[in-house]
Amino acid sequence: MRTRLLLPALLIGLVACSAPADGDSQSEGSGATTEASAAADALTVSVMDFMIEPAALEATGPTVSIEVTSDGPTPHNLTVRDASDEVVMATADLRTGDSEIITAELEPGEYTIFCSLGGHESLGMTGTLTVIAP
Ligand SMILES: [Cu+2]
Repeated sequence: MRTRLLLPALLIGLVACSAPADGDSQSEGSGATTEASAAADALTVSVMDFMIEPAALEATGPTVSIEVTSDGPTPHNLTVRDASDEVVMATADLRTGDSEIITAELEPGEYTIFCSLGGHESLGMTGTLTVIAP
């Protein structure tokens, strides 16, 4: 009679003990594939009297980011126009030491980068941006 009572008690004890030990070690799963989007990297450009450095940029589209820093004694901007002379992005006029990041969605192709302040493009503030397909 006593053993019949003991057996269920033992079983309950075993289950209670083993449950925490088993743990849920498989619940971690594999959903940790956080791949940073390719848009993260900005091109870095300096504008100065009177040039853009580097003058030839290349980026993988469609999202193009350019971090522009003004290193000249006078203000400059960086403006980007497409093959049909339409401005697709531009910074403000940046004073010495100022910087701005501009971002746009661009089709693959050739773009012109320049400073839109009077005469600066013809003084040498011009270059190219090539956007390649992802
Ligand atoms: Cu300029």
